[in-house]
Amino acid sequence: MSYETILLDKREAVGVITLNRPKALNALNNQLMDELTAALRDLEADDEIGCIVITGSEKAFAAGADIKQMAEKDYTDVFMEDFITANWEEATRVRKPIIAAVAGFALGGGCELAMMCDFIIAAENAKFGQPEITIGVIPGGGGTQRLTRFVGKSKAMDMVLTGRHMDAAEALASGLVSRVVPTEDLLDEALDTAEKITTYSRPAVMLAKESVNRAYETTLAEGVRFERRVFHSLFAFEDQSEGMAAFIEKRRPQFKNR
Ligand code: CO8
Repeated sequence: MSYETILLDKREAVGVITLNRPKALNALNNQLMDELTAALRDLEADDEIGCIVITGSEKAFAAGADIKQMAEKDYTDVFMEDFITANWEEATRVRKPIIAAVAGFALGGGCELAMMCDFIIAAENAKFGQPEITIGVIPGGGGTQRLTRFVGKSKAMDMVLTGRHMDAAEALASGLVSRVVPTEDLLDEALDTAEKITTYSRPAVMLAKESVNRAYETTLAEGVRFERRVFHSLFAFEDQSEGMAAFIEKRRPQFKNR
């Protein structure tokens, strides 16, 4: 499949999706979200791929949902087409890890898309925000829920009610992003991180992701129980014997993803 609003690159075991509507600061329209969905499905199904990076340009990860496209819709449109849910949440369905590499603006749906990924690496020039209130609506892609879980109620309220931007340093201090790197190093840092993840046992990586995500969905006691069941299940994979034997024999493990 050829794409017009994104670029898809397979760099050995890492799939890199670059949002690519530069004239609109990568505003997320239906075509882009359809193409992003197709690319994520492609990477999820590709056995060669172990980790995914989603990135944008140096100026913008994505400046939000496409306001020009949204402005034409009325209630019947958004309700009947299930606007947002229909094709905007594929990132949350992918079982392989996804890293958001964010430079420039990550606003509205752009911030929400980054938060749907497993973790965010930010460039020093990154700016995060949920400015929907300034155009008469509220976040619709999970922003009020995920941002609150990341940064707590007080800061989430501040962001959602004022629409202000958060810079990279504040995003790091408040737990929205996992690290901040010089802007020119962003992609290399994200690729190195993704490559490192692909060297590990893929089932262990996928189950680690699923287990961390459980923390958001359940109580502590149930989450810990879930983790223990998953931990036990990993002893059914050959990679567990290999990983532990390699440690004892002081050699690199040869994981087979089985
Ligand atoms: N939609 C459509 N076009 C956009 C958007 C957008 N969100 N953002 C920027 N553009 C366009 C501008 O219209 C402009 O196009 P043109 O040259 O044709 O006028 C071009 O990109 C460049 O933008 P600016 O000239 O404004 O660039 P500046 O550097 O002056 O400003 C800003 C950059 C601050 C990012 C500014 O463009 C801005 O405020 N953009 C809108 C940000 C916003 O409000 N985003 C939230 C949108 S609502 C939303 O996201 C709902 C989420 C729904 C769920 C999604 C689930 C994933």
